[in-house]
Amino acid sequence: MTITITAFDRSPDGGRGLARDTRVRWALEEAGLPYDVRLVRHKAMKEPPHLALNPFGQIPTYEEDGLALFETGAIILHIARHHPGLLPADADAQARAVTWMFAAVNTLEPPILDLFTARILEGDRPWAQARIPLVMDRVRARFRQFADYLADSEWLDGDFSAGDLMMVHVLLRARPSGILDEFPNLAAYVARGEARPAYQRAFAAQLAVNALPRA
Ligand code: GTB
Repeated sequence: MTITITAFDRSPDGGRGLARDTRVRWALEEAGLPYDVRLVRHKAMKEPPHLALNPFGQIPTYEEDGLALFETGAIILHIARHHPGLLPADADAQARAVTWMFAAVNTLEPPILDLFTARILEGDRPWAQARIPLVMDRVRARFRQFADYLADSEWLDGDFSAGDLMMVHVLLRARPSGILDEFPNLAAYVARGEARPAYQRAFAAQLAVNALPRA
């Protein structure tokens, strides 16, 4: 089985591991699967060969023999269903882990993305300074709820799972705003994720791409 994923030829985050290929790399490392990476320029993401893999013209994509997938949630669920290490054996515990994957991308990630848009993409608009505190408060509200739930648990539901992987990577995106550090148990949870050897390998691999000198 040959697995190929796509990633930015140069990530806008400069190699901080915030682009979404990092979460797929992490899942592959947790599962012990070798993979190739095809680097894609932004212009090429919008052209037919890449649009055939992802109609929205985004990375990462996932190819495995005849199968092509996009959406990190679907990719990581596919990896987790077919390889040990990312989902518990018990059916109910599996369903809970999948619930957390959805919560990460559907409930936590949207306000974090709004904040990125408000601070970075639209930070120079005249209304930005009025909007940013409102969006930050929406992120804080979700983080407060999640922090209360997580309390001092090591992981969400017993052993580390794909639910934790997705949640940790989604939370990481909020770190540059400073909000993550307002919630010490969430910051510690993210740090536990980052300390995993599989995450370290994934992070190093994406950093190696982004540290390459450019023409
Ligand atoms: N829902 C999809 C998924 O989960 O796979 C979202 C995929 C997505 O947003 N991909 C982004 C992309 O291809 C890259 S990760 N963007 C190019 C485009 O849409 O034209 C998003 C990302 C971008 C920048 C940073 N950063 O600078 O910190 C972090 C994450």
